[in-house]
Amino acid sequence: MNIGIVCYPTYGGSGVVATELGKGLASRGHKIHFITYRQPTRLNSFQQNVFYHEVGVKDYPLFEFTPYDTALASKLVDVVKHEKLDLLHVHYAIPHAAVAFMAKQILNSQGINIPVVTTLHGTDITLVGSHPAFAPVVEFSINNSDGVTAVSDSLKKDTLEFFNIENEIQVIHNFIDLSRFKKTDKDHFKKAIAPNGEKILSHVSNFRKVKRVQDVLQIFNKVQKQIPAKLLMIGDGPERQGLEQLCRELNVCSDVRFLGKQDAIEELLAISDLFIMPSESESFGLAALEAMACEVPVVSSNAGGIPELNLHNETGFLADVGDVNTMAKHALELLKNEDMHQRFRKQAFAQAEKFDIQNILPKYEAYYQSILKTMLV
Ligand code: GMT
Repeated sequence: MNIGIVCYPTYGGSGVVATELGKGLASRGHKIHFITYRQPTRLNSFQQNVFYHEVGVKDYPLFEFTPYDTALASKLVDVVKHEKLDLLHVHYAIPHAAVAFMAKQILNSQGINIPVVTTLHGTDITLVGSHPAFAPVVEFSINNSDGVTAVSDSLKKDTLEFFNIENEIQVIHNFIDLSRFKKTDKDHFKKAIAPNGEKILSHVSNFRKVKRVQDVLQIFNKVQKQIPAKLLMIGDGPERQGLEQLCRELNVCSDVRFLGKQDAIEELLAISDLFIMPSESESFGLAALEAMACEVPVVSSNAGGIPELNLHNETGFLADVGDVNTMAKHALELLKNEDMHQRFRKQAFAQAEKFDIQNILPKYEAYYQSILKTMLV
C-alpha cells in the first residue's frame, strides 16, 4: 500500500508510535510518506520505501498565529494526488483529524476519494481534546474519519465518555521494537553512574504537569533514605526548573542526574533497576513499555491505560495517583529483595513481548484493508 502518515515530529509518544509504525510498515514493503512540519525525531536514517514531505508554512506579518492547518491541508492534497496515496493515517486528533477531513473534501471535489484513519493517542482526548476550545472539532473529526483507532481500552472508554461518538473505535495498543529495546550489558556505563553499586531508578517523560515529575523525586527521596540509590531524569519540559529546586530542598541533588532529551534511551534503561511513572493521566504509557522491554520493572500510578500494561505485583506495582508513600514502599520492597526483583524483571519482559511490533503491524495492515474494503461498497 501507499500510505501517508501525519504526526507531530517532536519527542513524544504519538510521534514515536507514528514514526515506528511507518518504518515497520515500510520494512514490510509498503510505501510510507511522512507529511510533517519537521523531520520526525525517530526518522533519522535512510530506509527503503520511506519518503518525507515537509509542510512549508508561509509566514506573513498579518498572521499572529501561522495557519499551519491550512498549510498542512494543502500539502496533504498535493501529496495524495501526486504520490497516488491509497490511505492517510493521521496521529493525534488535534488538528490532524480535522485537517485530514478538509483535505479529503478538497480531493473529493476533484474526484479522488482518500480514506482517512485517525489514531487517538491520549491528551488529544483527555487533557486537551475535551477542552471547549477544541471539543466540537475533535468530536466532528472522529465521527467523520473513515477509521478510528485508540491506543488502549481506557482511551476508547474516555473517548466514548467525553464525546458523542457514532463511529466504531478499534483498539490497537502501543508497540515496541524488541530488537532495539532489550537488556544489554552496559556494566562500564552502570559503574560510571553508580560506582558503589547503588540501585538506579529512572524516569523518562516530557516533564509536563501531567507526568507528576515531583512525585518521582519524592519517591526517590524516600527510597534513598533506606538504600543507596541514584536517579536518572531523562527528557525535558516545563516542570524541569521546579524540579531542580525541589532537588535542593530535598537535598538529593548529588544523586539525581538530569540527562535532558536522549536518543539512545535503551542504553539508559539497560542500566536501570526500576522505572517510575506516577502520571496523573496516561492513555497507555509507552515509556514504561520501553523500560519493560529492557527488563526494568515499573512502579506507576494506576491512571488511564497503565494497568493494561503494568500488571500489579507481577511486572511492577500500581498505586493511586499521588500516593507517593505506597509507590516508595513498593519500590523498596522490590529493590531490597533480589529474588523478587529478578522475577519481576523477567515478568516485565514477558509482558512487553505481548506488544512486539511484529504482532501489532499486521493489526494495522488488516485494519487498513478493512477500511479500504468499506470504501469500495
Ligand atoms: O505523554 C505525552 O505527553 C506525550 C503523548 C503524545 O501524544 O505524544 O503521549 C500519549 O501518546 C502515547 C503514544 O500513544 C501514549 O503512550 C501516552 O500514554 C500518551 N500520553 C498521555 O496520555 C498523557
